[in-house]
Amino acid sequence: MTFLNRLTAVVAAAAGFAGVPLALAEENHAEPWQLGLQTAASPVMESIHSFHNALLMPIITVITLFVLALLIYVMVKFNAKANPVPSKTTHNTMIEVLWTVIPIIILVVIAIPSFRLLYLERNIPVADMTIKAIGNPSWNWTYEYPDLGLNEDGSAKVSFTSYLKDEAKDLATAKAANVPYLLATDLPIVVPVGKIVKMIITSDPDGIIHAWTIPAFGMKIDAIPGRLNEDWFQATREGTFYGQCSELCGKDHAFMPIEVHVVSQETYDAWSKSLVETGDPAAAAKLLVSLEANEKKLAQN
Ligand SMILES: [Cu+2]
Repeated sequence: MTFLNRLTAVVAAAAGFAGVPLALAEENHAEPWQLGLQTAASPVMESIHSFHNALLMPIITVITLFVLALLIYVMVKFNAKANPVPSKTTHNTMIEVLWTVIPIIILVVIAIPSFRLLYLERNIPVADMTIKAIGNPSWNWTYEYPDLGLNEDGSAKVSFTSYLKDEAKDLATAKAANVPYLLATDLPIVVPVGKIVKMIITSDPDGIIHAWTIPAFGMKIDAIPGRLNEDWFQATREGTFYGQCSELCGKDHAFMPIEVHVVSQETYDAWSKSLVETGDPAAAAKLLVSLEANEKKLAQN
């Protein structure tokens, strides 16, 4: 992260204090020294941003300043020098009612939009496509695309396991390869932009609990053996989005990244067609790299 980006992040966080929406750099992963949330790329994350920036931050700021003012007032007015004979008052009914009722009102004001947001997150709309993510005990993720065809036994034809990208294992080589440290994978999952994607998240039946997350989509959900958890996202812009296992699961917890490529419908169609026809996820991933490079060139011209 350059100094300028860092400065932008600090200014954006300060703006967040003032209740102004954050405008961080368009990098879809956490940055060293980052303050504030990642830039939103889904309707749910946009709602989380406005809940955090427009409601929670102003309330927290006012409460913090109010408590600070009370502390300073007490320290100045009632220290031993200024007030040698202390008051022996133990009760004040009015104050006790106020400091009970006012916090309740504040919590209700927070709870109503909070439940609305929770409903938006948990109420999965009719999905355009489904992806199943399975957390493996060997610290990686297997993905299935059931919409791309099923075998006779009902299992998905298209399925691949996504590992930490080799060169990302070391900070220096990750920098050289221009991939974010410990976030890049060898086989990313691919989705079309603007489509509602239902994620079915689970863990290997003999495995351990992991959690699948993409912060820019406002998604974080546990992968539990023997249970199917559901969540959804609708990516609002193209790009590469990163997340990490978010449930402490064992020695390689920090080495099971999640990478999602949001691409145009045409690129998705070409990628999925290659995957179905060749059955080779590595070849499809290579094709994806060239398709994305072409799209970038077209966008620049
Ligand atoms: Cu983990």
